[in-house]
Amino acid sequence: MKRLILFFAVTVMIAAGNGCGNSGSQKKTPEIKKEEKSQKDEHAMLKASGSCEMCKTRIEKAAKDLDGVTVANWDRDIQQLHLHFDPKKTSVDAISKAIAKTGHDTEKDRADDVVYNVLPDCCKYRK
Ligand SMILES: [Cu+2]
Repeated sequence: MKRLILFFAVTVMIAAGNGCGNSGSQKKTPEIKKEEKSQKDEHAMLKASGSCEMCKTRIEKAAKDLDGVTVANWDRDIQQLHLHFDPKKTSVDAISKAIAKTGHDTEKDRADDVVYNVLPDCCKYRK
């Protein structure tokens, strides 16, 4: 009986060891790929004005519609858009202009009054 338990314990240890080794090497590959991808991407914060969830969707969509933008996440509390983008394909200036065109002021561009005025009431952020 003791031998059986010992045999079982050794088998479990070997199996666990192999399992860790395999999952470890499997995990490493995608992590390295992610690092390579994020190294090409530039990170930036862009101040963009808005007031509600609709604004968040509109601002993020305007940025993501541009080729080269991989992450666009607008935080209403701090009025900042967190961006990841490929600097070969686009720039903060281009993203800022695209957002201003949808009616949202940024730190670089002011939205046209005509565009701003047709935003839904909940989106009016200018006081
Ligand atoms: Cu809104």
